[in-house]
Amino acid sequence: MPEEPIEHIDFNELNERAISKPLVKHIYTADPSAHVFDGKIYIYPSHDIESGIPFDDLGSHFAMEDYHVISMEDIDGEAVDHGVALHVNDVPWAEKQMWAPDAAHKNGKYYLYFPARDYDGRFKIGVAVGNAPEGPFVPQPEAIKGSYSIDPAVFEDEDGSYYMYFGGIWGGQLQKYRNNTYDSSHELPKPNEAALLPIIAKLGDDMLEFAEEPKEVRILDEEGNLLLEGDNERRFFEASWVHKYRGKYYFSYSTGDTHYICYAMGDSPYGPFTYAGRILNPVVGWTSHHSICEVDGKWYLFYHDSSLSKGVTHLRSVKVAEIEYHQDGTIATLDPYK
Ligand code: FUB
Repeated sequence: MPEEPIEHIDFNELNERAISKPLVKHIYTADPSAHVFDGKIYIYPSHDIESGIPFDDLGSHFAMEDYHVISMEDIDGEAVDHGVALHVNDVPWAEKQMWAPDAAHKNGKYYLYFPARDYDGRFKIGVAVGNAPEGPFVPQPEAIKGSYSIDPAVFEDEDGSYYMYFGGIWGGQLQKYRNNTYDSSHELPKPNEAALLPIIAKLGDDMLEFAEEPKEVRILDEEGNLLLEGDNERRFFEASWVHKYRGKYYFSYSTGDTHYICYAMGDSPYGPFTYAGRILNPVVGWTSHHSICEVDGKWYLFYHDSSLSKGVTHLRSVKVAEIEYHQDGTIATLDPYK
């Protein structure tokens, strides 16, 4: 992910216009996955650090090493940092780059899902288990069998099934896979070909493994055709998230190089999903990554930007803003700066 030049941005003025403020300022946080567990809001973000690693299109400068869990009693409450919940040094299979995580709760246990690069340089997805939502979490010795790429997001359906969505292109390595198999010669499709798709797998009862072969999640245009690779204002790049509202499944994601958070709607956790619009316009900083969570009957977008670091792409801060649904179930687009 390249660094974009910050041209003459007046950050004081920008922060005046921002629709929300960083939830915490003592550390940099990003990629927030928010859940209500036991009546309290828990946010599972990436913990951004300055590593001194030069910028490149593979995101090597995103060299995160650990996770902190943030909690809030209510949406306007103080955001409390519970400290280190998991460190890369404690994960036997992982070498570096602890990217966007998510968490799930089942039968009194809490599961932290996280991507990291293994010692062969390949992203895989791991799981660590805790007895409390804030951790600490004890990692499984191996990554989840059959997992690859980045940005796990776990959705709990109303019937008690859990599904993991994952995948991200460029630094996230999804373009190196076809039919769940890695081949270093694979590249992105051509602009007039169907775009690469995010991946779904149902989780097993123990929450530690996939219960099935991962499958593609189809994202269609209004005519029922797969979005094309060249349609980079709408096609999937990274940052999957799924939520359910009034019986419909909403698959939301980042378009990466065009910096939108978009969404598509469907009738099954497996899709297909039909493109429905933008949830968030571009933020300051290259990446955009979010989650959507219902708190006390209102719906919120947790997202990040780089305004606190004055535009440093890999030093981001988590924020939250309320979202609104229209009568037909579509979501009003948020502008992060008024
Ligand atoms: O935080 C590292 C990576 O940047 C995430 O995995 C992507 O979604 C992007 O936000």
